[in-house]
Amino acid sequence: MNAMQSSHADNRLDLSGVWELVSIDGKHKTKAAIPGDIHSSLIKAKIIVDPYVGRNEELVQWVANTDWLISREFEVANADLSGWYLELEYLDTVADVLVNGVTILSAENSFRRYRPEVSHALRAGKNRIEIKFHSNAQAANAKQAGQPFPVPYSAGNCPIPNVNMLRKPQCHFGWDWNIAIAPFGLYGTVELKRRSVARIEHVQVNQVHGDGFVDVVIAAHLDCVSTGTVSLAISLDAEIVSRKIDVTKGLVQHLETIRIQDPQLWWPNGSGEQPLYDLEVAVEGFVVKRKIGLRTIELIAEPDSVGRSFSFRVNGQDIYCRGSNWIPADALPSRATPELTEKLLQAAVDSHQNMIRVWGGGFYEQDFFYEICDRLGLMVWQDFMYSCSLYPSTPAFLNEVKLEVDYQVRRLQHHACLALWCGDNELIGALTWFEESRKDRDRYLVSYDRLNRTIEEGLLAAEPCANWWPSSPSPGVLSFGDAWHDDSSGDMHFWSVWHEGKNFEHYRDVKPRFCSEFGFQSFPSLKIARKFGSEDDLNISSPVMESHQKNAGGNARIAETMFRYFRFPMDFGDFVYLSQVQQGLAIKTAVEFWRSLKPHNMGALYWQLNDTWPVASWASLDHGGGWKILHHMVQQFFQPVAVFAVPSQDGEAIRIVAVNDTRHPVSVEISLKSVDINGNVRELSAASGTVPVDKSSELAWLSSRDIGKDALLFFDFTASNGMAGRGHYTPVPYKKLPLVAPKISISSQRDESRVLVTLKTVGLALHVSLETDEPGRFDAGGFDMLAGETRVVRFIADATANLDKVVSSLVVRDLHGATYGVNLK
Ligand code: BMA
Repeated sequence: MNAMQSSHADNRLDLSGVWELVSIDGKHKTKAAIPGDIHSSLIKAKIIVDPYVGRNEELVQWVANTDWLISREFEVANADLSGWYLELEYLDTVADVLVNGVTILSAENSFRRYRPEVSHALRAGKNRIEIKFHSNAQAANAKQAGQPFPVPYSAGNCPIPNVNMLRKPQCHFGWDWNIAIAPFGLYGTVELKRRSVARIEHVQVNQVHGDGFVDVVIAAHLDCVSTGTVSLAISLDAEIVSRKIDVTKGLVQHLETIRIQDPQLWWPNGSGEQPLYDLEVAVEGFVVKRKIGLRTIELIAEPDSVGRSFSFRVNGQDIYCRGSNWIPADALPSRATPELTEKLLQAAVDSHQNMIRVWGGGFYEQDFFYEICDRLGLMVWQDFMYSCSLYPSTPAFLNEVKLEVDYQVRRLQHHACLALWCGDNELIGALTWFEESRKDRDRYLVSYDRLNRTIEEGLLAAEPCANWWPSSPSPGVLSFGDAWHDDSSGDMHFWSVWHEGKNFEHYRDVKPRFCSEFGFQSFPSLKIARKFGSEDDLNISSPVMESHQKNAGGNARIAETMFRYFRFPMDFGDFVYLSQVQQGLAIKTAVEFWRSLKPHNMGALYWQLNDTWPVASWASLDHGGGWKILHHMVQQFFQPVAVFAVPSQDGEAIRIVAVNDTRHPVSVEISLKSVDINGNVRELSAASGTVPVDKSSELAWLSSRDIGKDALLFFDFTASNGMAGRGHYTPVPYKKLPLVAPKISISSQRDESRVLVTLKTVGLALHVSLETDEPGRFDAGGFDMLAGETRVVRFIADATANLDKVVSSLVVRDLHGATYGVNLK
């Protein structure tokens, strides 16, 4: 669309498209694609280099310290210019909006929707709109200087200071996995709209579940400029209701209840289907469309003999939450498309997840995110966007908080996926991280409570029956204890293995009620590293690789952990592979133990699902959505029916535990064998049993001595609902096993649309993984093959993949190959 064109109905004018972009100092002039971020437009115009490549991050810092202006022209044909307002969403962040030189808005909260009146500034014919973006980095510094007392931010995460002063994604100024370039721009709607009497502010939906029916209570919130009568039409499923309603100036709420008989209930992924009912509300030419899933979701956080439970009950059934933490889909908002978002969320579903935590340092995501979650059955734990810092509690700041909370809650509350609203990420812990708050905890705790209470009151005013949790982690309401180490109550963030360098076995020393964060880092896959580094950069301590690691000491932690469990890998490709195996084993250790504690533990959300750019991190998906080895392992250990080998603390005994998160009991059959390094198999025993839905079942027990010397315990299981799997347990670290080369042979077949790779192994092959330079993923990774086995693995190609190159660039790795010097031979 060029600057003069825009879609134009009588009462709306879409202003998205190509805008002019200039730096206020006059040095740069180009075009901007709106909605979008300014960095992306500057990259396209070759004014800056792609910050994700090499160490380019350093070269683009000036962009965030410069003021910028975007503008465009548009035509308004109407002679009658009354009733127009501008609608803006995701305006990031400190910005003035002018129409024909008249300031119609000064904004400073990217999490609000703005609807300033513009009629007074409009002319019939040609008009010009300008948005002046003030440097957010500089605005943040000025705001900090204006605080009544210092309000520290998380300097370890954010190289650009004072992001806590701004209502914008906190990870934009850098994070321990994010590039620090402070993107800005306008990422949502930019549209002129016109009303005569009323417009729709919000459509809220509540559900009353009865015996054989659900009453859907629809609240249409109208904003009216005058007294009058408006026609309103609501349709839900097959039901249509039309009304004439009298309104007065100001906010008017109209309630309508529509009963659905024999409701088809919405269930989380793995527990049932996700039927959605179409709802449409139309008022005076404005139409709001929603898809409604019928369900109840309760947060159960009750005192018990241990402390306080933490779990979710959906449609009356307790649901174990298998999931991960979500960060923005890309560091540059223009690249965080609906397609990418769907790909990442689909990967969560494909690995049997049923909950996503939208972490408090990013965005309240766009509508399409929650629509996808509704469709896919991913429950959403929604943080309010406050993370890892202290925050102001001045009246001006709290007023922004209030407006933001009210808008976001009313925008999102109707989604079936929305399970929980949580006050913030790690703000209680942050009270102990700064000298200022350690010296004067009273001041900063009270200040925190003012913020937290504003959020809670705002939430409950907008959605009285919301599930509210004050902070993550938190032992419970008005508890300010250490939920990083106390596992008795509420939700826990368990970071002792990564951040404190404890062994993986330490995951079995805690019994969280619900673990909402725990993670272990790995390197991005080789094909991703090759995109941002030259062959010379592919070394873990090269400056480029170090600049793509944002957690101080992260690479050293990865390498040092390898010394504990493995023989050291031989080259960079093997190092990347082993870092991913190691990451998978860490998270698997935690999840298997915690799931085995069901119902004491009712959830495990690992940190983190995705990456915002190519970087060494805790993500199970590579930047762009490829699967790391951890993600393949997630697909195994998050199966709704799964079997785990759980060793006792002294390692002497091994319990074989089955869990069942479906809604029906299943019977499970397990065969246990000892497999030695030469591939010899010795059958140990078989076990079977019925696994109920409400608690884990111990189906067998054995002594670690039964496994034998230089051997591993292997088990295969099948369940009556068709689920099946294999696992192994090694009583000694892998480095102590004198592994033997498995001699894997590979052949591949391809046709028009797919590549099948057949692997045959002579000996025992552990953690087998396939790699290719082409975009896409294999349908299995990190799996084991017993001596003599054959396995066919399929490549699931992205649209841009060249299938010939999938075959020519194919590499197969396994634990022996990566750690026994085959590359030196
Ligand atoms: C957590 C998160 C993030 C962080 C991660 C890894 O506690 O809340 O702040 O990125 O740890 O350090």
